[in-house]
Formats: sequence, structure tokens, C-alpha cells
Amino acid sequence: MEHCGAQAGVDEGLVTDPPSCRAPANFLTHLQASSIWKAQAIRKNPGRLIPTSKLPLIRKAVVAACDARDGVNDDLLGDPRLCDFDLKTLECKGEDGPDCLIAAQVAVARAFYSPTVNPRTREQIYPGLMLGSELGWSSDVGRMHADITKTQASEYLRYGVFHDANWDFTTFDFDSAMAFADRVDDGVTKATDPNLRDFFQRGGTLLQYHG
Ligand SMILES: [Ca+2]
Repeated sequence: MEHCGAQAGVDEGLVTDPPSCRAPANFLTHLQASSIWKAQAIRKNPGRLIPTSKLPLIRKAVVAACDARDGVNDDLLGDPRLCDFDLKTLECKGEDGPDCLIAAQVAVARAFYSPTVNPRTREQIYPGLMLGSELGWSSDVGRMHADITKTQASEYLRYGVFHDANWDFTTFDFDSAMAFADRVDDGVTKATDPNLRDFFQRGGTLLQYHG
């Protein structure tokens, strides 16, 4: 039986005819670029890595500011897009401390929330992370890592796209390199067409779930 998604061990996306699909990666070339976007933000801001111990601080402030926007105080943001929390309110007034973020960490957090964009066209390459997602940032999904050189994103781009063992993620630009990655992939993992008519006409059924 063929599967796709995280359970297969790789994020190959919806590129086969699987009967079930757990957490399929979507728009893989751009998803990986969004990881590089975060890694470059961490690299550019000295003292930038937000320690795991401070992630609950951000989430608590976000929820305190926006919990009621969905009409229910339940420690959840029903629609994070309704939240306009200002990270500046968490910036340290003086020295670094457990209850505040230094300016470089504020800059990194802003990069995490920001969509990945093409600097020339300003087109969105991939959405940013939602307000309220902060507790997941230290996981492999959030990519709040000091070293991205051996993550899935950098491995994919190093070997799958650029075919260069010495490829350096800090050199990735989000205009020409992004276009190159899309050309090399040529739809193999960048499967974004939602039209599954042919699949269903062949009698296919698909159980897809995410979490
Ligand atoms: Ca709520």
C-alpha cells in the first residue's frame, strides 16, 4: 500500500496516488525556501535565537492580546488573522531577561511571522507562521534552530536542487534561486494543482489529514 506525507518519512507531497496521506507537504520548493528565510533571519541578527524557554512568553502575550477576538476566552485564537499583536511590547527596556526579548529576537520573531517574499517582485513565496503558533517554533516545523545546515530544507536544496555539497544556505536569494528551484523541480514535488478529477475518475479514494 502506498502512502504519502510525513508517515512515509519524507515530505514528498501529493505527488503519487496514495490511499492515505498524513500531513502532506504542500508547495514543497516554497516550503523549504520559507525555512531558509527563517534561518537567514536568525543568522543575520546577532543574539537572535529565541530560547525555547521564551516561546511561552510570546504565546502568552499573544493570547492575552487576542484571545477574545473570536468571541470566546478559551486560550485559543479561533482566527489568528484577527490578531494584531505588537511584538514591540515584549522588547526588553534594558538588559536581556527571561520576561522580555532583545531587539534581535524581536526581529527574528517578526521574520517568522512574515511571509517569505520575493525581494524584487514582492510576491509571496510562502505564508508566515501564525500568531499563536510560537510553542511549535522549537520543533522541526518552526525551525528555531541555531544550525540549519543539516535540516531537511537545506539538504533538499543542497542535493535535490543545486547538486552541490558545499552549497551554503546564506547564499540563497529569493528571486533567481527560487525560480531555479522551481524549474529544477518541474512539478515533481511542487504539486499544487488541487484538481484531483483524474485520480477520482480512476476510482481513487483519498484519506487526508493534518495536525
Ligand atoms: Ca479565543
